Amino acid sequence: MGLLDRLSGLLGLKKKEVHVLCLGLDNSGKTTIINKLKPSNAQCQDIVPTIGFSIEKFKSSSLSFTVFDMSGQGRYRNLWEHYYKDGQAIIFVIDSSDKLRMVVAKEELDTLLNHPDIKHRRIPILFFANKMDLRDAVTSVKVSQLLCLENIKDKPWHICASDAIRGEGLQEGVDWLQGTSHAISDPSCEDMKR
Ligand SMILES: Nc1nc2c(ncn2[C@@H]2O[C@H](COP(=O)(O)OP(=O)(O)OP(=O)(O)O)[C@@H](O)[C@H]2O)c(=O)[nH]1
Ligand SMILES: [Mg+2]
Repeated sequence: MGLLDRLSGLLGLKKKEVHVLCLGLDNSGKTTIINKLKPSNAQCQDIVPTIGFSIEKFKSSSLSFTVFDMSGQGRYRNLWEHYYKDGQAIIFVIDSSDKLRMVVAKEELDTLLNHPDIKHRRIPILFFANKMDLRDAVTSVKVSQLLCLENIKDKPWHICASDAIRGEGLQEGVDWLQGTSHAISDPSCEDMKR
């Protein structure tokens, strides 16, 4: 850590950092969402399928988010679990128009929720019911039902309808994440870490 970093940290000027895992099936729009959350001059114009994972950063008004943008392709999904321990929040993205693979998304979510590094932690999960602009998209309420989100009782969660191409719905999600993440990045709040 540089001197300036340390100084701004001591003065309380540096934003607290939160480690976020961005998960979901391939083609759901994870990279497009994270890209849209970056300042416009840092956004990439050509989004390509993620290989393995990439580390990205974006800021909200009071927090700095470091995001592990994981590939959702089947052959890379076994990488996800290696990052669970260090994750402080999860963004789970669903392609709301991909009804055929909704059951696969649910299976991956259930596997995540039952993983020993996640199961007993009050880690916040933000769901984006993405691709709302597509004609075939189901509503976020329907996505929530198909994934049985009401069964998640021991973690704070929230679902937002989004259109990542136009950036709609993303700010609502980040505002929620910021609100819940303040508790996890605050060392005095032990409850959220368990
Ligand atoms: N219509 C529409 N297309 C979207 C939306 N979000 C993403 N896409 C498109 O969906 C495709 C996949 O987007 P990515 O962001 O690469 O998806 P990903 O989840 O990161 O995929 P992997 O890296 O393979 O796991 C791209 O062609 C995007 O332009 C959306 O809200 N609406
Ligand atoms: Mg990607």
